Amino acid sequence: MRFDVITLFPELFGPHQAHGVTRRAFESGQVEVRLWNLRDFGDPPHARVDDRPYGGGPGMVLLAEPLERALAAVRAARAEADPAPLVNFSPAGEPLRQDRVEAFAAGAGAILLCARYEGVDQRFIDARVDLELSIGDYVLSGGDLPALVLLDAVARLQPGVLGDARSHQQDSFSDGLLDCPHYSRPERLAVGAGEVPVPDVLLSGHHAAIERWRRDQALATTRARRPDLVEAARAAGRLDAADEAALAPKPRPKL
Ligand code: 4FV
Repeated sequence: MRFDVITLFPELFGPHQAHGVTRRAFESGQVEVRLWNLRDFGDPPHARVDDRPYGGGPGMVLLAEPLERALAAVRAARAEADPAPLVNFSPAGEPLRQDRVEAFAAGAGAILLCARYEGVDQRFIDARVDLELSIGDYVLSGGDLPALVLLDAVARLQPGVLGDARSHQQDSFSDGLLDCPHYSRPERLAVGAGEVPVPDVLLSGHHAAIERWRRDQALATTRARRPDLVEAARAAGRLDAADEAALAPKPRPKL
């Protein structure tokens, strides 16, 4: 798959592709990232890409015409029969979720627009942008970090990138639930004056019991922190009788 990134800071993307477990996805070409500097399409004579907002007010707005030129160059380079979607990152976008990441991970890629300043001339968005995504209800200085977030989430799902494919099958949100807790050495951890052991079941070698415990923990954590996800999993039929038993409020012990 191929992602073309339209950005004013292409230098932000190199380090991400050279480090961490996702490096394999980029080095192997499974995820190809082409960087386009919007400045190269700026209005002459000073390669201007932004200007003051009509109607006054603070900040600057990314101009539509340089973006049109950049997009035309990207589309010409991709030369696709089935044009890839143009994605803009904005707080007004659809919240990015794992199901959307999995859809991108199974697709041909996209064109990622990394806005800066107050944002993009709305006429360009209305005419050209196929999808707006948000990575959270806060304001960033640009769309570059959201683009990196998407590239990272997609790259780690590529075959062979995570040592063990089960890793992402047992991920948070893999089943719409939050993840279970994880433990590793030492078996008994010194904490303050005491010691905290690893839960016995994890040392039992009893795989079915371990799997059930992890599922119950994921359900309990999700119910406590994201009850909306439990409702969504229930509505999608992803909870079975054992799950519902684990979610059922425990009868209070008679005093
Ligand atoms: C953002 C977000 C975000 C807004 C104006 C870029 C900035 C600036 N994008 N999720 N939250 N974008 O804050 O996706 O141009």
